Amino acid sequence: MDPDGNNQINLTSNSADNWHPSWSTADQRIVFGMYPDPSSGDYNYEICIMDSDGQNQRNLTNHPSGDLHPSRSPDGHWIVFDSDRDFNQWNQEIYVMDIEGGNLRSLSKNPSYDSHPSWSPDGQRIVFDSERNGNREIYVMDANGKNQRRVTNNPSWDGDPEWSPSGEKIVFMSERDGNKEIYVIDADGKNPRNLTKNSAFDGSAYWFDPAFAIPVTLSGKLRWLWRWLKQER
Ligand SMILES: [Ca+2]
Ligand SMILES: [Ca+2]
Ligand SMILES: [Ca+2]
Ligand SMILES: [Ca+2]
Repeated sequence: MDPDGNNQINLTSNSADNWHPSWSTADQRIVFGMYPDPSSGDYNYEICIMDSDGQNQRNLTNHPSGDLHPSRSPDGHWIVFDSDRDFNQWNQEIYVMDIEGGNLRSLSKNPSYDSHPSWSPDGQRIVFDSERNGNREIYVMDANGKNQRRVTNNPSWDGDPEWSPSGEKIVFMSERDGNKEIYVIDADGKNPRNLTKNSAFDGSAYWFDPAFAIPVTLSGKLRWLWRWLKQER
């Protein structure tokens, strides 16, 4: 859709759920997740690519495990995602592959749950969440998987991170105040702040515009349309 919300077009007319699109100005193609209806009992999620008009849809992972949460590198050449390639849903791992689905390699290499990767705007780092220290926390690693370090340190659930456009801050979801809230924290772990502060579910935030720096909390279809806007910037 246009930034004002007009001209919305459905690009994926199929029976599966299609989530987490990631757009790059490098080639105008859109990477997205193809998730079967959970009630079907089919957990073979796949990561696909299509032209920005919805044409030429292609399955990039084509693997019987669950492949989720794609995020493109800023240069458009790489896709980071998570997968349970060993078919253990509690040992999700962060993987990177090239834009044609080749050169797959594991980045996280940790026996715990590692998920929700997002490539930093400068291409140098990847933020993700992990349960390697007993509860869900936010972590950052170099884009080659080295220097994995913890950003949050709180006994509650902290997950679903995304970068600010400057790469200086991370927006994430936390239950540390008793229910899901949207937090912002400096990339070095300083200054966590609760932005939402209400008793409802607040989550899945994406940074929209550096001039406003306002995370938005939308669900379903609108959520990923905002992500398009973020990636198109
Ligand atoms: Ca799969
Ligand atoms: Ca893991
Ligand atoms: Ca935590
Ligand atoms: Ca809340």
